[in-house]
Amino acid sequence: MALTNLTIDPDRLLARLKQLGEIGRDGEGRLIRLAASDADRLGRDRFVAWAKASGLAVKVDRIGNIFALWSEPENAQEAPLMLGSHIDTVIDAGIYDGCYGVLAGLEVVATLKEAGLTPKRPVVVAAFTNEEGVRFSPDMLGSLCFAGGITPEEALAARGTDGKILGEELARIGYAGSDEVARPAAYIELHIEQGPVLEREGVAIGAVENLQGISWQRIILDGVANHAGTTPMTMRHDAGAAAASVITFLQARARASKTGTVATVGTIAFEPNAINVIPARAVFTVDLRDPDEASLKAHEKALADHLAKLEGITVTVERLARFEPVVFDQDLVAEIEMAAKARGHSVRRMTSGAGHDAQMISRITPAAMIFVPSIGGISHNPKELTPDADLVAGANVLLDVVRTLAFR
Ligand code: HGY
Ligand code: MN
Ligand code: MN
Ligand code: MN
Repeated sequence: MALTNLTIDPDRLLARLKQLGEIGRDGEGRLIRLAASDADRLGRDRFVAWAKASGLAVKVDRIGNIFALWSEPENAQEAPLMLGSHIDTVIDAGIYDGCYGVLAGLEVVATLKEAGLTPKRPVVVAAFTNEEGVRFSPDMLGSLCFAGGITPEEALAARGTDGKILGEELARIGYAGSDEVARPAAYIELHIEQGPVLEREGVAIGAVENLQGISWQRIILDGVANHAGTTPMTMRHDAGAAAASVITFLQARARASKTGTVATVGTIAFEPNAINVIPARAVFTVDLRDPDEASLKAHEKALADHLAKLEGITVTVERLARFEPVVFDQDLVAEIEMAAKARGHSVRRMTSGAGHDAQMISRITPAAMIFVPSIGGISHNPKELTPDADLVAGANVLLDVVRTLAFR
């Protein structure tokens, strides 16, 4: 086989994406594979089966991170090249977020093995635990732990939104491992953009050079329940109205931002949650992101100041996650650009709005990401979609970058 025009097997990759995308659907057909859930176990088992079918050694570490390893006697002592992403999902998810990077990584390794090539270093495909952070905080927990940003003990003690403990859940689903995987020589993550830029500009490949900072907080506002009909407006301690003022405040600040700040209150609950009772309590989460660390800090301080001014309301703030902006390895970004151009694809450098495992792994080794377009910029939504041709193009660019980094 002429190795210059080696390409992945598009049918196998696309079929696997669809197959994995059917694992974990609830009674309403929504895709939900929250970290360490039964659905997650089924997805993990499927990934492990495909990895083993390609003759890869499968390792699981203490946090349930799965590593599908291609290692040969002549290269085993070298630091591996790591590909990967995650296969846990949000609630009512699309089928590409995370899964595309993991399955394309597996596809690249299978293609290279089937071509009879032997890399100068091991190649490992990772599926990190709890990237989405919907059930357990912080998000990117598995890759954060692998990168040494949190101890295994702290990570395993994480309590889910359902009160369950991550360590116990991983043991329950059979993914509480003990394997260790060497620090990679480099990390490349292929991912859908989950935003509108590539599609809007008609560009096929994104060479991601940086990733914005993320601040997650849970805020609990305590007021006083009272009668909705008899309590004068001047005598209320309305936790619901206070929460609404926070949401409006954050929206105004983010919309006025010069650095591209985004602010989201994605979850909110009132207690006692009755139509004619002034809310005694409001519990909600704040997701603040900004490519500029000083700006992100300023927004966090402004939020704290706003909370401090809420009269007659008791404020409790829980820190759920805090990650600084990350700049990826410029040499790897250049490799991605060259590989895209060599295949005749349009390519542009860009920032990632979403958090990714690469943000964590870049703490311990040079890392970079490859994006492909998301139709309508939609993600974290069952309408998430990327044209098959773009999915295949991204996987072939990943194949070429792997050949450059891991082969003579
Ligand atoms: O929220 C994020 O950006 C990531 O998908 N957990
Ligand atoms: Mn993702
Ligand atoms: Mn996601
Ligand atoms: Mn993500």
